[in-house]
Amino acid sequence: MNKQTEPFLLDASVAAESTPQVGISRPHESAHLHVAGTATYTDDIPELAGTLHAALGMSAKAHARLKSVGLDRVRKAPGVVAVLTVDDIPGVNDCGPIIHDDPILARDVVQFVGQPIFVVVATSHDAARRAARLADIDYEDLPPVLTPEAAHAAGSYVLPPMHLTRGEPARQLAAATHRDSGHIRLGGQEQFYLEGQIAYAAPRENDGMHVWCSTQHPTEMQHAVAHMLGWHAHQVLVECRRMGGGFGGKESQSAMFACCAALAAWKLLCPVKLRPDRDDDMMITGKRHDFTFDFDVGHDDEGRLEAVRVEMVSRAGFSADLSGPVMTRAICHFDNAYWLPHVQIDGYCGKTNTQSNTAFRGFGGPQGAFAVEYILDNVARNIGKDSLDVRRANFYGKGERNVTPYGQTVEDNVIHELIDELVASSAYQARRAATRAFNAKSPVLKKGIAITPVKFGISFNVAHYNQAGALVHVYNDGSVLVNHGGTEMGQGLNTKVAMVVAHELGIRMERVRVTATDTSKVANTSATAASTGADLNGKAAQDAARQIRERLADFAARKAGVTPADIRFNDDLVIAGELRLPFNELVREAYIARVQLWSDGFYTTPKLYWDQKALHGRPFYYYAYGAACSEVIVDTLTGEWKLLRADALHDAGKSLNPAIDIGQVEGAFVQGMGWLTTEELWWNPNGKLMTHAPSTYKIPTINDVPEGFHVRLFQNANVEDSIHRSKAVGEPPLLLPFSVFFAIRDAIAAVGDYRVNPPLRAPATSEAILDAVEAVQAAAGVPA
Ligand code: MTE
Ligand code: LUZ
Ligand code: MOS
Repeated sequence: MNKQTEPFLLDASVAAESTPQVGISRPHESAHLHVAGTATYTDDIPELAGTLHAALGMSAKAHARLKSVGLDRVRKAPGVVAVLTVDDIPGVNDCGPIIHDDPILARDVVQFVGQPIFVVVATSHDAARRAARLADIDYEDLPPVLTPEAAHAAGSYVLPPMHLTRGEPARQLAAATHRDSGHIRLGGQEQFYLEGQIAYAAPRENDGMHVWCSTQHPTEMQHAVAHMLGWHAHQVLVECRRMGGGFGGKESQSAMFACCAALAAWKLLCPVKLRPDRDDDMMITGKRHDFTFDFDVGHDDEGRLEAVRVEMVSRAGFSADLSGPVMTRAICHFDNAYWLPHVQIDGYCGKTNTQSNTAFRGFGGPQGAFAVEYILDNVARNIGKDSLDVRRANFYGKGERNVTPYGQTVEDNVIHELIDELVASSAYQARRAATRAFNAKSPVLKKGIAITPVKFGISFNVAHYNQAGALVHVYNDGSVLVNHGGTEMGQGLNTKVAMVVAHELGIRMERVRVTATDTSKVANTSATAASTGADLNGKAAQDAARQIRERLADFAARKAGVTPADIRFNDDLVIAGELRLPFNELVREAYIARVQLWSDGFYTTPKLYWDQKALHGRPFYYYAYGAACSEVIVDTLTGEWKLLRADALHDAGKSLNPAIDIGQVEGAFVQGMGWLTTEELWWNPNGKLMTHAPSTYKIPTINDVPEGFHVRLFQNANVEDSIHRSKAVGEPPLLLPFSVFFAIRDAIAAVGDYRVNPPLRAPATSEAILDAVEAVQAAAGVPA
């Protein structure tokens, strides 16, 4: 019980200045639970009596007709209660997020190795998994398409090609001072969330379904389950307290799991949990799109790009999923931080008989920007210049040379000052000279260094997704409960939203609790994606909290005989002229006086318009910037390498929570480094993904983090009216480790005395590094 029960304490000694609740480093709202192992993930929810467990029976073929699916042995296996196929689905057999080409369970034809064909429901997780392997399936092979190159050659796409042209690229290429062209290979990436996909469905009275699901998009899960059952949305409730990571992999692809669990729960009228093991998860779910690029570039003596043409082909997999908006973002990030006067970009989403690729941190942005960085890296070596100088020569200007190929004017450009600050703090010039000196004396070990910039557009590139809602409840004891449409995946969204609410109400963060995302609370939510979680939900929660504060201010003003504008809320006190009242006291009095103490809030991002056909408009509210400097050492005999030091400077605007934002930058850096170096997806000639476990798929570990890892936030308030002038930080820093890749390439180039562009593919595995070293030796006439 709070002892301060006297109304309107007269204590003018309390400091009048305000105590901000945002812009300060605070631990993640669940950090104490994470470390104690008491944070509840979907699989930790105490199971309801009678819970059954599901497992998926998967295709062994990349492309085949299902002649017969023999399930007798599955049905007879110990513990099996039911086996369900597509024929059991009462509604629509589709869980595609945009285009409806995504079967929940295969009918007649299978389109990739791992595609779910049936659901086994058993009394235990183990029994279900064992039984799922016992099917006798007769396939009639169909010809598979296994690479994006093959899909492109066959003109086989999941969506119509996209084209963006500005100026006269063909003419300017022909007239260019220098030319270069080439082919770039860039691999995909498994999300490798620590908590795998999972859904737990329980039937509710009167044809209802409650689904707990590890998902970034509860509303879409609600709709997918409703369509699958032939129900209305209001019959389905989807709830997610937190995910153990999503990274884009649970934006759309949690749907198949939610649908299969709900199908079984509906059919058997009992709770059913579906939790694939890691191998099955990796075999079934889509990943970051791998891309190939063919480019043709013209540039002047300083390396300024005069014209560039690029053809991008992505591996969409067997269905569209989010491949369209991913390609759009790739096209809209081919410029990265550079002004491209004459440009032509053609994007093709190759249809392949592999997993349907999906969102992954950056959402095509990293792929598009990687291509232009590769091109500039080539150009610099072609003219014998420091690649940093070439990059600088091409940066967007301020007030001029500042319109993107898609027509948005870059109004918040800070890349010049950000790079200057990083060049100084990382001692780039001196260290670059030192790598050259080292390499001159070191025949086998070669050092390399690189600086790369980031400019990343913030907003969903589908305009209507840029909306959010929130509910704020102030209970009559002065404690506060917040619910919003975003989901928590470890990124600290709930912490930021709670801070925003605490700030708005002038109370301490300890008073505020955030609850599970729940489709029955805030309706029609967007995915927590495109890094917009805090921007959108923070604003919506602020809107709700502000309405409550205004009502409380009116009430306090009447009581104190002042105007509402004179009321201040600060540090758990309400201040009205000379009067000081604890927040909870004011709340109690307001409750007695019948003031509404809860509110909804809503937000839509202003200024956006986008013509998807013409690829023109203002798809982004603002840009986030960053840059990193990485130094590596490469063993040119074994292909082993080590990141010696990395310096990153990142623009999170006026950071809501610097500790969390620095964590996001560090995590994104290491994750992006894994993508570009050690993480290699490999399908065998029959189209089976062989890298479906950590034994063969190498994500980075703490050992890969350099000893000198200097991550700082660039001081820079958002020019747009974002939540407290902060900037989204989830995805943009994933592009920072481009500097690691180009440092490796710089080290390899030393083998040929910097005269040859190493044909280094990404990921730069040891194998890829050795291939590039050999190619450089051959081209430069250096003995191996
Ligand atoms: N950080 C953690 N710890 N776990 C995650 O799954 N996902 C990333 C990023 N940071 C992710 C993460 C991705 S892909 C996105 S889009 C953003 O967080 C989403 O959250 P936000 O919009 O609230 O930043
Ligand atoms: N666009 C985008 C999207 O820019 N980022 C996303 O995560 C996304 N997701 C779905 C559809 N469009
Ligand atoms: Mo993030 S790829 O937008 O979920």
